[in-house]
Amino acid sequence: MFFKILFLGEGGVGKTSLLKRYVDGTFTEDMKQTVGVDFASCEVGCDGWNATLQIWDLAGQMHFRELVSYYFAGGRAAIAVFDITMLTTMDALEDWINRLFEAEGEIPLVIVGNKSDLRGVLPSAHPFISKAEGQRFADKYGAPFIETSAKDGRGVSKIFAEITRLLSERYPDPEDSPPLIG
Ligand code: G3D
Ligand code: MG
Repeated sequence: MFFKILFLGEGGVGKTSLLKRYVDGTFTEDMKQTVGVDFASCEVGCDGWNATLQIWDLAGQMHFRELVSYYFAGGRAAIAVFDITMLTTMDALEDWINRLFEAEGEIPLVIVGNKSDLRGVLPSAHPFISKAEGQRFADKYGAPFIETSAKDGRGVSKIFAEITRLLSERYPDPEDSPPLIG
């Protein structure tokens, strides 16, 4: 089975870094903002259920409606990322999710609070989105919440384990393989 998976979230939250960390296990400090759309494919499995994920990684800023619907089209699950050090990225994620659900229906979702390594590094006066707040946000969508750091790798494999689990629940039978688009 083959599934298109979408990264969602504001520019700078760490989408490209999470994908890079998962796919080749590295982290690059001076990441150029992604231009256009990048893809990565990987094989996943759980309990004898196997699939290929084609993971789509969105450019930094994608404002044009037509492009967003092209990006969303045929997406079977989404990884919705905010930055735990920037409250505005959580508010913006709500818009992203609403637009996705309007376009594709309520596809399985994993909510990710990235940059957890910055807890304890940034000054204590700096506002952070707590785990409880992240969990409350995810609960609105009945989605799992995972805190990650693309920098030290914490939680990253869990994102893809959860996506795999959600897809295997929704598409248990290989015969039910969804069409690529539509
Ligand atoms: P995006 O693809 O969502 O736009 P990027 O985000 O992956 O390009 O990351 C944006 C910036 O955040 C990058 O820094 C990157 O190094 C940093 N970053 C990503 N994930 C983490 C993380 O988990 N922890 C920390 N500390 N930083 C992270 P620059 O400086 O290149 O803008
Ligand atoms: Mg990027």
